[in-house]
Amino acid sequence: MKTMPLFGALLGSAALAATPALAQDTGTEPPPTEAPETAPPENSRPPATIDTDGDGVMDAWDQRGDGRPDTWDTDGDGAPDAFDQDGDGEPDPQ
Ligand SMILES: [Ca+2]
Ligand SMILES: [Ca+2]
Ligand SMILES: [Ca+2]
Repeated sequence: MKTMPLFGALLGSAALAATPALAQDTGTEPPPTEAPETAPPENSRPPATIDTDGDGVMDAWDQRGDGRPDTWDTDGDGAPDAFDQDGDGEPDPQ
């Protein structure tokens, strides 16, 4: 139920965005108001699955599948930036 209104809103905004572009076919093209989704799926990591600091935000991955986190997002941007490559369960010093 919740996805349908959102989908409709997306379609509506897309139509609104497309209309001025068609009308100003010969004029100056307005800059896009919304950045498209630029992250290619093959380069994006799945969302973190482990909350290591208990703040309710997932911030680590268990890539080895041993039940312990081995990859961390320490700055909260969603991209991994710390790794445990020596297997001691702690992020390795850079
Ligand atoms: Ca957390
Ligand atoms: Ca990060
Ligand atoms: Ca380590």
